Amino acid sequence: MNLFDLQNKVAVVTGGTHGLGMAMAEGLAHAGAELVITGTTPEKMDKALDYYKNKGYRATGYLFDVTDERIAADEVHRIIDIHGKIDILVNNAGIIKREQAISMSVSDYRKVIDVDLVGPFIMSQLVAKGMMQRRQGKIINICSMMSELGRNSVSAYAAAKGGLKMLTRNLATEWAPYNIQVNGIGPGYFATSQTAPIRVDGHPFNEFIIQRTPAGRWGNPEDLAGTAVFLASKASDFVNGQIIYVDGGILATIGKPANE
Ligand code: GCO
Repeated sequence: MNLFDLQNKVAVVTGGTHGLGMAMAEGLAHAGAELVITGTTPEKMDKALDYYKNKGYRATGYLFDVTDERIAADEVHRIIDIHGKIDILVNNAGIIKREQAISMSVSDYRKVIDVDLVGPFIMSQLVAKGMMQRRQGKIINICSMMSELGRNSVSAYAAAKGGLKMLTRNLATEWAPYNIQVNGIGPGYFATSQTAPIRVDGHPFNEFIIQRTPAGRWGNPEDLAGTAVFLASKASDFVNGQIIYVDGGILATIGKPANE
């Protein structure tokens, strides 16, 4: 029996049009899942669907804002009508605003919380209803180093990702009796468009991360695929409320002096 086989599974990946979401979606598809990708940008969606289809993966796209509970409800119902069910939900869609807390606008703060923390709640609640009826489901929330650590200039994002860690634990508590496993993945620092501004050669943060990460490098999006498949498959049927950090060792260490 292949514990990691996702044949006949339908996987929804929010924000699966690029970056980490696309890498995790590709891993799920490679294990046999049918992909349902959500996004908000038509051009990115078209490009992503072409990519998935060129790889031979079954992928369908739905353009909607996961923070709008009415639209999200309509779209999730449409997805279930068309695809029959949702077995796996990856709450990946997220934004970040890097600004000192003292000067960040409340509307900017609220927008980050809305997308990164309220959106996953909305989608989880909508998808869990069907999972409860079928007595099985997998929900994977994409957390962050900021679920555990603070960092200068990302207060809204850290508050959201810290909250997402605890939402993961709470939904795991409430939904485990229905054989729904709710877990999280906490990526370390990965080479994506989201980190591009702080990853440019010579940027102090770029050098800092390489020094602070025992593996000595930024993560590659494909480094996340295996953990996503694990948490989406039978192999994790007794794993509940865990955040698996894929971080090259950052959270394992206090770090070392630059010249060591
Ligand atoms: C930042 C980065 C981080 C990473 C990731 C770390 O500005 O610190 O963008 O937020 O993207 O979330 O786990």
